[in-house]
Amino acid sequence: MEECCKSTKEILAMDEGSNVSVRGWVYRFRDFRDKVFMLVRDSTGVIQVVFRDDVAGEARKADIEASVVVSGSLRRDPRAPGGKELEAKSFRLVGEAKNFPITKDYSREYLLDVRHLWIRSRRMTAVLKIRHTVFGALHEYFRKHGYYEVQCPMFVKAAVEGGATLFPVKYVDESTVYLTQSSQFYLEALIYSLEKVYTIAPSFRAEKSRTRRHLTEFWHCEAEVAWAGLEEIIRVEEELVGYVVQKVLENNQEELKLLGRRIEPLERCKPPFYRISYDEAIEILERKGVNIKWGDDFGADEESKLVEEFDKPVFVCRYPEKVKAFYHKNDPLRSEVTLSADLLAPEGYGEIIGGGERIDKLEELVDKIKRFGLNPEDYEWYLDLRRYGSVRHAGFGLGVDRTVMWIAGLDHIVDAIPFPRTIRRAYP
Ligand code: NSS
Repeated sequence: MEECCKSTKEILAMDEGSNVSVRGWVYRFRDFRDKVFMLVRDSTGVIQVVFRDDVAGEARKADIEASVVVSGSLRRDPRAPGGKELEAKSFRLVGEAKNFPITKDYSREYLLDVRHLWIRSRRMTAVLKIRHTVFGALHEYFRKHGYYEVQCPMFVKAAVEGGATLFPVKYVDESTVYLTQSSQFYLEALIYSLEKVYTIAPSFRAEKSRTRRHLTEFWHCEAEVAWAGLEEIIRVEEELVGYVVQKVLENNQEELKLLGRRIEPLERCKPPFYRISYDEAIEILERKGVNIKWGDDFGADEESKLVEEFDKPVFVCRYPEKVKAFYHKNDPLRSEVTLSADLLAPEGYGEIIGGGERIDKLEELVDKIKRFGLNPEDYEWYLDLRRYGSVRHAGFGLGVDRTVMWIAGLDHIVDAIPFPRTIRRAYP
């Protein structure tokens, strides 16, 4: 029977009177004395089914989230979702679902405990469809623009983004390795053969603080480009983000609506985005009464305040040396700042990309590693890249989960990924 099943979406597009079968899961159930109403959901949507007489007796055996197959004829019903309902002629219970543990509104923590079941919700389904579009669009953009996709190791020997968030792992030979914080250094090595490279992979950070925007395992979309500087890489970033937003607008109107996401702010996200300097950002924050001084890094609160001023994403450029990792090239015209830029998303979301130009001279890099209190020996192979045919280059890392959080209009990053890993959670 399943073989001839149509999806709920296909069925709703069919003519009245059609005889069809649908398979899916019981989403809602209402029992009247003479009939039963059921909403059956599948990956494409929901359809209302009405059961009368004997077949109603059968349907009464199905609980919420049971898997079912129903055959019947389609008829018009303006009150039903999609304007049509299926009048059931036969019913089969495929897999029962006694006492599905999510029946009413629960706390975020409880829904995370039963995440393996909560991902069935229409809300999570909508987010996952948007996420699917975002990943697809990232790949499309890079492949259309001549980038090679590469894969980098997850076990690494040294920190990219500072030691504080490293995850140690005991390796096979008992030595300590770490889970990667960023594929950047490997991408830098790969530009010497492929020039323009990207990867989409997990990055790991032992984030100690609980925030709405930090995962311990997040999806990182990183690119690196030979012969490019800060200005060129900023242009790539804004085109990429503009492309991704556009694709979601093209493909996910239904999901955005279900999530109650306002569309207008997304429609405005066309390049060029705004660009301000770190200095200007400090001035804006001071003007807004934020207690901050030149040289401080921005946290989520400062970024939210800052983006209030902008109706589309904004690049903050040239951060002070001290707040950016050692590999950032210092501005030759002003050595206390770096050729770096973060992209902040509007509507309070804040940083979704970090990137900039890299140090390409050996002595400069060795000096800076030492100045940062690090040991050049830990970065031996990375230094080699400056010994053999070094070129100017730049790159960036986009947090995919944060991007999904912003585009879908979510208030917490855990809802942007199916199985979130946070400071307190690695289950289910
Ligand atoms: O630390 S970053 O700002 N930059 C890098 O890791 C560079 N090595 C990337 C590069 O140039 N190739 O992280 C980049 C982005 C950041 O803007 C966030 O959007 C995201 O990665 N990110 C995170 N997302 C979720 N959870 C956590 N903990 C997290 N950390 C960074």
